[in-house]
Amino acid sequence: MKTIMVTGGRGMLGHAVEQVVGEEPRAGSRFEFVDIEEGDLTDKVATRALFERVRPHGVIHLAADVGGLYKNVAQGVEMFENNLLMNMHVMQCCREFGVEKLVSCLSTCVFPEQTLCPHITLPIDETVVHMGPPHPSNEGYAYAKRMVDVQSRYYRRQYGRNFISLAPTNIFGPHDNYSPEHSHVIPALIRKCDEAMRGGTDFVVWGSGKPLRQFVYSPDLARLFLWAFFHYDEADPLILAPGPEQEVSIGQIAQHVANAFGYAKPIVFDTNYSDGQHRRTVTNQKLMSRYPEFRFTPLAEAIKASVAWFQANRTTARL
Ligand code: GFB
Repeated sequence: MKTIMVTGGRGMLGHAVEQVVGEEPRAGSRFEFVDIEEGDLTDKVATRALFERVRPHGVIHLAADVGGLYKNVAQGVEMFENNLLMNMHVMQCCREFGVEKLVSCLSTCVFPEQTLCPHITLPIDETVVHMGPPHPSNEGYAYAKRMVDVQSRYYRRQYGRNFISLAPTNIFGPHDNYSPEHSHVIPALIRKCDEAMRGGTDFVVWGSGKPLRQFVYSPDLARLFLWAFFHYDEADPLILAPGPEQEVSIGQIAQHVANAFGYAKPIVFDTNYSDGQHRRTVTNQKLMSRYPEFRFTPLAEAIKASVAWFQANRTTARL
């Protein structure tokens, strides 16, 4: 029986992996979901103690200090340092404890910002990770996450470890973080539209609503992570996102959320707030060439399910 440890086990993606693992039990593998209570990965001693206890054969490393645009702007130091520390400690312990496979995360926000890098054309693919500076709004997080690619490749080359890195686009789904200052856009809009419906107030979207994003529903991403754990063994990162044709504006996302709640008043856009990165269109050609049969949940359906989860779990959701 092989133990696969999932860090960040009580986060949004951790919950989604647990849900998906339950869908199709895998003979010979048992999953152990751990979170900060079992060991603070920014602390090397605590990280070693966790590996000592669990003795994993595989690790799916989801734990990270994450947040939306406004948290990244406010806490660049912590986003840089906490993620560097967690990723370094996990990789060091994976080598020390002989872990056979490690899956770590980048993000599509790590790629070069096209307006600063005229040589970069959209849609972006996995080959350009280090070919220019990321968008200033999340530079700290982006550089920390870029080191996941560097460190994974070094461990492969120098120690022969099967470490891989995956680059999800913006994630949303049940068990998200809904805090006003720190959350990503979709959970923020879900919380705000819920408050507007219950308080009879306006549904206010920050910024112009014009920026464009590709979004991935957390259960879909969990299936992709599990597929990659068992079937993707290449050195280079793999983008996990719906295709460029699925790119939507923040305004369109807000309308999906409003439709899911039945909010019928006008949506208000508060342009006193910054828009952040305008677009970061990525291609999923490499993923589709490796896993052509995979299908993403339609966005409107995924948002409706995420809204329904929040309405049913409002009192216990991470606010
Ligand atoms: O998910 P988000 O916060 O971050 O989305 P990024 C920011 C976009 O949504 C901006 C608009 O255009 C905001 O103006 N927006 C509208 C809102 N209303 C709100 C709101 O109430 N809250 C928030 N947060 N946004 C993230 C990175 O960038 O991308 C992360 O910061 C991560 O590190 C993620 O990499 C994938 O999409 O701009």
